[in-house]
Amino acid sequence: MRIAIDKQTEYARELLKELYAKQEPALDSELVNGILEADQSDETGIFEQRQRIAKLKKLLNNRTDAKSLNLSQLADNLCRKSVWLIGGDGWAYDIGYGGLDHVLASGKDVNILVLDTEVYSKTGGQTSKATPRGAIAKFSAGGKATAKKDLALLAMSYENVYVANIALGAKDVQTLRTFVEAEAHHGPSLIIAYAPCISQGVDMKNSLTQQKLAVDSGHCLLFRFDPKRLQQGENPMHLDSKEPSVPYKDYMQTETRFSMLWQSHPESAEKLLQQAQHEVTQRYHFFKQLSEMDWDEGTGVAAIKKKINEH
Ligand SMILES: Cc1ncc(C[n+]2csc(CCOP(=O)(O)OP(=O)(O)O)c2C)c(N)n1
Repeated sequence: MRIAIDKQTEYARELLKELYAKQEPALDSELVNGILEADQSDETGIFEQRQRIAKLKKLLNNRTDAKSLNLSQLADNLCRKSVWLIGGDGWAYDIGYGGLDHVLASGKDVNILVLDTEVYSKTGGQTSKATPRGAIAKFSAGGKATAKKDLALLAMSYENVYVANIALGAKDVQTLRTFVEAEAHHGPSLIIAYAPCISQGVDMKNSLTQQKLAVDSGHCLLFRFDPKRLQQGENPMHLDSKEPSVPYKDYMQTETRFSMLWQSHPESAEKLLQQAQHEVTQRYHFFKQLSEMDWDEGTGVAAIKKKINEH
């Protein structure tokens, strides 16, 4: 879809330039240049572009030549269009990961929203690679013995991908900012949205407060990695989470997917808890360090990279 839209935009721009050069119909330079050079990185820019396109379509209205007719049909593609992929963690982390990675590597302007329920929900709650350590799910009856895959870190390794983790119930402003930044980014964007579901053994009427608890315990980490900051010589990582303030066990006890393990396998429950607590603490500090790294061109990471490239 992205490639098709880009091709249509390219063709519409060509037609516009050709018609302008021939002066058929009479197109004024302000309108044509306004369309071709429009800054469409925000809502205001897009609104203004829509108005210019409406004006263009009106001018093309009574034309019967092939190029004008073609442009009239394609003119809406002169306005920036966003493409969204939306799916679950089973798709993004697991069975669809090869395709997702391909889109991230393409560098194309595609936004990806992962609704991370930490299990394959639709098919009944099977373990996915997003399932956290210690959670009971189908195929993990004794509690998942391995840690959750870090999809965000994998995506961040491309450096031109906008990557964020959000939890609406914990910080709605951060959620809003993330969508605005992802839309504005002219490249792939990956938003991982923490999304409690019935398979987690939570009362869905408490979904929003449960998200907050997940963030306060460190289970879910909120951050935004924006390549735009990288281009400006700034640290791309912005950590939106505070240091975990709730013991991980307190969070685990509120969700049946974890708490059941204390009844069925109490010893492994304690062991998995210790490991999980260690992991969330370590992950928070790792991301905090990333967010505090020196990106100064002369002294920081950028300088080190430059030196490596020179050798
Ligand atoms: C390649 C492939 N394998 C299996 C399925 C069957 N299937 C349909 S929905 C689903 C569960 C998807 O889980 P997830 O991506 O986590 O989304 P959620 O149900 O949690 O929203 C599966 C396995 C499929 N659609 N495609």
